[in-house]
Amino acid sequence: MKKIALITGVSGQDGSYLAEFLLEQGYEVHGLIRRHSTENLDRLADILQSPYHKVKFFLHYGDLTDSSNLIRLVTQIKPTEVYNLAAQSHVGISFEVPEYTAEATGVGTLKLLEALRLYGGSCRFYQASTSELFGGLEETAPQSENTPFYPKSPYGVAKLYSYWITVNYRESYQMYACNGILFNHESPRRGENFVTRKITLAVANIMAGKQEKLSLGNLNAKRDWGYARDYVIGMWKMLQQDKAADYVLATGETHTVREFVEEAFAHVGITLRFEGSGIEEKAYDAKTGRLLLDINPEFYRPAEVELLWGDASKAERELDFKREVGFKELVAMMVDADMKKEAGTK
Ligand code: NAP
Ligand code: F7E
Repeated sequence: MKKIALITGVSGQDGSYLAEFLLEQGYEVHGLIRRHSTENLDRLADILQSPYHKVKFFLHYGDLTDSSNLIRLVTQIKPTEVYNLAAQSHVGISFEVPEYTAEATGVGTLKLLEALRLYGGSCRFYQASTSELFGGLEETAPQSENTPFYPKSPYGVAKLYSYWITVNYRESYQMYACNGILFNHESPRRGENFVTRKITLAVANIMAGKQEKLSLGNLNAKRDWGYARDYVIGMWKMLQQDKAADYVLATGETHTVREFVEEAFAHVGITLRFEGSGIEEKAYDAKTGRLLLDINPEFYRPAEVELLWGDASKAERELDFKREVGFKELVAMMVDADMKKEAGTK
C-alpha cells in the first residue's frame, strides 16, 4: 500500500525533521503550512531544493482552526498517516494568548480528528502530546505514562484536551490514534525564543561581539532535554505497531537551565562564575570578570513547571526507542551550529 503522510506543523522544528525522515522511508509527504506575510520555510530549505519537491513532497495552505480546510485537505490527500504537530507551542506565550492557544493547540486537534472521521479512510493518527501535561510535581518524577496530569499553563491545559480527545476517538471510533508524550527535545532548528536556542544563539553572538550578555528567567527549572531527530523516529514507530497506544519519549536525565548555560559557555572555553540568587543572580567569565548573564523577571512565568524528568522505558521496550545524542553532545551541536551560522553572516 502506498504510504501517504500528512504533517501539520511541517514548517516547525519537528515537522521538518519528520518530513525528511518519512521521505527517506519512501513516503509521499504532504505538509500543512500557514500563510505568512514573509515566507518562513527555512527549515524545509533542503527538501524544497531536492528532487522530492512537487514529486513526493507537497505543501498546502491551511490552519488547524479552519475545519472546512482540514476536511477538504484530508479528502483530497487521502493520507494513511497523519502527524498532528501544529500548535501554538510556546508555554510562556500561552499566558499572553490563552484563548488562541486553546483554539489551535486544543480544539484544533478535534477539528482534525473530525475531518479524519468524516473522511472514513483507515488512517493512523499521531498527536504531539507533551510532558507539560504532568506539570512537574516533584513527588511524581520520573514521569511515565501512568503519572497523573496537572498542567500548569494555558498551553498545558490545551494539550490536555488534545490528549483526551485523541484517546476518546481511539476508544469511540476504533481509530488507530496515539499520543506521544514527549519531553523537551531540541536541535539547531529549535525556535529562537525557547531557552536552549536562546542560550546557544547568545553564546555565538557574544563570541562574535554582537551581544553584550544573556538575560534569562528561572535558572532553577529542570528539564529532560533530548535531540529532536531521535524523537521524530519515535513518533513514526508509534504508528507502526499492531495496536495504538500512548508513549513517553524522554532521556531519563534532567538538568537545570543553569547547567545548560554553563555547558554552552564551557563549550567555547568560558568557565562561568555564578554569584547571588533569585533575580540578583549573575554569572561572570571566571577569567576576565566580564558580566555574561543576568536575570530579567520578564522571562518568569505566572506558574512554572519546576521539574521534568521522564521515564521512557515503555517506548524503549515496545518501540526499541533509542537516543543517539546525549546532553553534552546536544549542547555542543547547537552551539557549533549557531557559531557556524554566525561566521557565515560576516
Ligand atoms: P514549533 O517549532 O513551534 O512548530 C509549530 C508548528 O505549528 C509550526 O509549523 C507552526 O507554523 C505550526 N502552527 C502553529 N499554529 C498553527 C495553526 N493554527 N495552524 C496550523 N499550523 C500551526 O514546535 P515543535 O517544537 O516542532 O513541536 C511540534 C509539536 O510538538 C507541537 O505541537 C508542540 O506543542 C509539541 N511538543 C514539542 C516539544 C518540544 O520539546 N519541541 C515537546 C512536546 C510536545 P508556523 O511556522 O506558521 O508558525
Ligand atoms: O523553557 C525556563 C522556562 O520555553 C524551558 C516547548 O517545546 O517543551 C517546551 O516548553 C524552561 C522553563 O520550554 C527563559 O521558565 C528561563 O522552565 O525552552 P522553554 P518549555 O516551557 O519547557 C515542552 C515539553 C513543550 O511541549 C513546549 O511546546 O526554561 N526559562 N529563562 C526560559 N524559557 C524561555 N523560553 N526563555 C527564557 O528566557
